Amino acid sequence: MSSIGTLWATPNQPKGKRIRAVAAFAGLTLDSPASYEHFVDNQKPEFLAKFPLGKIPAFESKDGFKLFEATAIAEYVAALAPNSTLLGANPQDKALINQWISVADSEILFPISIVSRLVRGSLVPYSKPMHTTFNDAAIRGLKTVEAHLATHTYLVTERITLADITLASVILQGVGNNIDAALRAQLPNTIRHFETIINHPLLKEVWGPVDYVEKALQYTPPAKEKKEPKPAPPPAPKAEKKPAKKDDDDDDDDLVPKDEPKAKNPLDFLPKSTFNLEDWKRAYSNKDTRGAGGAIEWFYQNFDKAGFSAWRVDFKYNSELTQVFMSANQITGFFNRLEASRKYLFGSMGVLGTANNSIISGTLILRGQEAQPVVDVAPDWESYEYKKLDLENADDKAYFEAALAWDLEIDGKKWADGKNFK
Ligand SMILES: N[C@@H](CCC(=O)N[C@@H](CS)C(=O)NCC(=O)O)C(=O)O
Repeated sequence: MSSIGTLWATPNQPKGKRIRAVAAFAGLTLDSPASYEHFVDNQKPEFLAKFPLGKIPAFESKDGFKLFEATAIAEYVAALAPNSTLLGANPQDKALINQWISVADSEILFPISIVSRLVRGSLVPYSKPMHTTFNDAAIRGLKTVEAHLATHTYLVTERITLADITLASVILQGVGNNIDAALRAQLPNTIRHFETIINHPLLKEVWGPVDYVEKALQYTPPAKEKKEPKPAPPPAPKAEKKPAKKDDDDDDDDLVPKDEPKAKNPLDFLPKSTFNLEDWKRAYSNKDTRGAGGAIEWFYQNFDKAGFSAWRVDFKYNSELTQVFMSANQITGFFNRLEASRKYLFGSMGVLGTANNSIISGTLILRGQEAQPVVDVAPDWESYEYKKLDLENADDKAYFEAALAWDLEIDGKKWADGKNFK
């Protein structure tokens, strides 16, 4: 089958996947541009001349017909399908398909995108009322779909339509972000529908592997935003009623140290170590990393592998990363959330690659032989994979040193930006 035209979209963009799924279902072929660098090529005059919004997905047919906006492109591709059932056979079905597409895009995708940007810190300032409002809006949209799918196999008609593919592309984005296990349990029909569409033999390859988050990420303010610890007031008798509070005060309470003396961290009960993490942090800051007399040499001379361990850390959702500076901010956020473990942890992590083709990887040196007790102070610790490094193994050693020296390269992706936790 010859191609119907070119689709500009990044490989992991859910809206791009939506259009590719429609084409695959309809038996149509789409080309990709010879090269496309997001946030670079879409800002070039030649791209803007064709697609003035400057966004992807964007489409150009073989004979020069140009189109942008995912919904319009998906509908156009569906309409080109010979004998397609994707768009409905009568005015009512066509309208219902549009209704559910609109629910998926405006009532689910839009609010979940806002929530996920708020909690990730890319939509600032964070606002709890906004978080709640948009979360509730998404749940309202999801529950509407859920109720409908309780009595329908597909959204409209007895066949897969564009509405089903659109909804699946939206749920795909949701289950990787904030449609977490608890919410999924309330949406059995939506998830059943999603899995039917995702696993359809014509579509499976287009979607790729699905990430299901266990727990929706919650916003954690960076350490510097937190309030200065107040001197502990004399403990008030429990029965004494606190003055009435504004609703959102509840959140602030979590940030203020509690009156009772802090329980000692179990890491403090580990056998004493000869490796002084503070000295290492100083050596790393003050010396060249590599070479004679450098920080790495200092490390090997002083490291105590019984008391500390070195780890490789990899972000699990690299396909979601876009611009390098945003990924670097994400590392900063993760490090801020690790604040409570500063005594037990050193980190050197970076963004490797280029915009829309990057990964986050790096190394941690931490107290003890398990990573979890040190990193689980960060609510998003499970967004990363931890593998203990054997510093006697040549590959692990090379990885470790390169992550410290910020010259790590993985699968041709070069170190672009780095952050340290010291
Ligand atoms: N309304 C557009 C939104 C597409 C969109 O937001 N695309 C993003 C990538 S996911 C983009 O191209 N952003 C480039 C920019 O903002 O400069 C659609 O539905 O197609």
